[in-house]
Amino acid sequence: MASEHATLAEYLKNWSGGDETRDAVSIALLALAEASGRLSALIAEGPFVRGLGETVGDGGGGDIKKFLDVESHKMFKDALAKAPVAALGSEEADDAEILNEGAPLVVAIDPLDGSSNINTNVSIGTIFSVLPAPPGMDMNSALLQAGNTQLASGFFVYGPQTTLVVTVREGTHIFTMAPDDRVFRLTQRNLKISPDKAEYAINASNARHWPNAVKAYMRDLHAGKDGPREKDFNMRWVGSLVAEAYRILIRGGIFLYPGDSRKGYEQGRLRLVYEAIPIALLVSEAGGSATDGLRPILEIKPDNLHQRVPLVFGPTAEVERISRYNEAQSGGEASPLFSERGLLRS
Ligand code: FBP
Repeated sequence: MASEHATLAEYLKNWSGGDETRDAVSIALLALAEASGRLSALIAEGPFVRGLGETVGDGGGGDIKKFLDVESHKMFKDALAKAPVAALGSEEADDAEILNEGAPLVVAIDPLDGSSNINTNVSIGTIFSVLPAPPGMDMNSALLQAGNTQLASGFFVYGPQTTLVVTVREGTHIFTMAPDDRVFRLTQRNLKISPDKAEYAINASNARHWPNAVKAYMRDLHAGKDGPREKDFNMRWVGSLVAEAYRILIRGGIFLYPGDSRKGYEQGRLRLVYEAIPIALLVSEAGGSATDGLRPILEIKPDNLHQRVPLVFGPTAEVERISRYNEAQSGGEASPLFSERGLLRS
């Protein structure tokens, strides 16, 4: 019975305990949840809404802007304007947008992640990061704080179920929107990323463009039982970051979107401020790690709202293993050393 599960509002009320900052975060999260409910209903209309996945412009940097990208941005912006949020930094707007001057929070958001999947009936989502807006700090600087200052982060998935994966820095939890009353209810507490799942997610069509360290790491995974890892690995690539992150939080595995030699992809494809940073907090609260291949994502101080970053996340031991491949990268061809049985076995 859905009603046996605590609602998001109940969970947040209990967590906040009347603390002023926590109350502000709770109001912002409930505003995001409200907008996500409306967006989920719009997505479910699918083919009955003309042009949901229609291209309406060029988002810059090779990204295509779809009708749903624009609509979702409006929905979240309108909802957050009624919350104690001073400014919004969105994938769908060039600059930070001022909402309520003097309010204690700022929010960074990818309103519609996985836009290439809109027309394919595959899970898409919304990713967000909630940061403090210290008095006197300008809004751009507030949005460009390092990820370890986040007060909360999360993502919604519009898939077979509409779900919210969220952290207020007390574990990573899943709330599922109950179909009868469309209220988010706590369905899984304290996710812990499994260390053992032999599964990876990477867009393998870019293999020829990868740096040598990534080529070497992947070659060792592909060698399976006969290679240095001595086990076979399975592969999944949905093409929606929210779907890969959800799967990894639920059953483990490793995610990589490295930088590569294609023009514009030197720092990978994903955005630091509103994709990598919120995912990194969720993953670390679930006992895993997220890096750019070497540096912890949560320690990187962003330079601009839309900058890209290579992203690796999953169980800590596997993420660290990838860092060792990167550290050992010699700059020549993928080193045969990497394939020596046991060399990099932890
Ligand atoms: P959007 O925010 O424009 O949808 O781009 C992000 C994304 O769709 C991620 O969700 C996904 O991991 C990645 O791009 C897929 O990239 P590619 O198409 O290069 O595999």
